[in-house]
Amino acid sequence: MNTTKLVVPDISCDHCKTSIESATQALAGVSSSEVDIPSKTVTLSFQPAEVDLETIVDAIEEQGYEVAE
Ligand SMILES: [Cu+2]
Repeated sequence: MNTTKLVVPDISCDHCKTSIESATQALAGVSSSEVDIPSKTVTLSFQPAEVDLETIVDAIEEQGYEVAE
């Protein structure tokens, strides 16, 4: 299991939180995803054998958010 934290500067409200959490949790291999609005971060746990970080980043970007790093 890998755990990583992504910075998404455009996170501003509960709507952002819901869209990003739903889009990432819908991916096979992602076991948890939590957005923290004040720090504009997404903390993810995933199985690297099932999903890679690039796929996760793409899912966030498809929701209209840019991932900073
Ligand atoms: Cu928002």
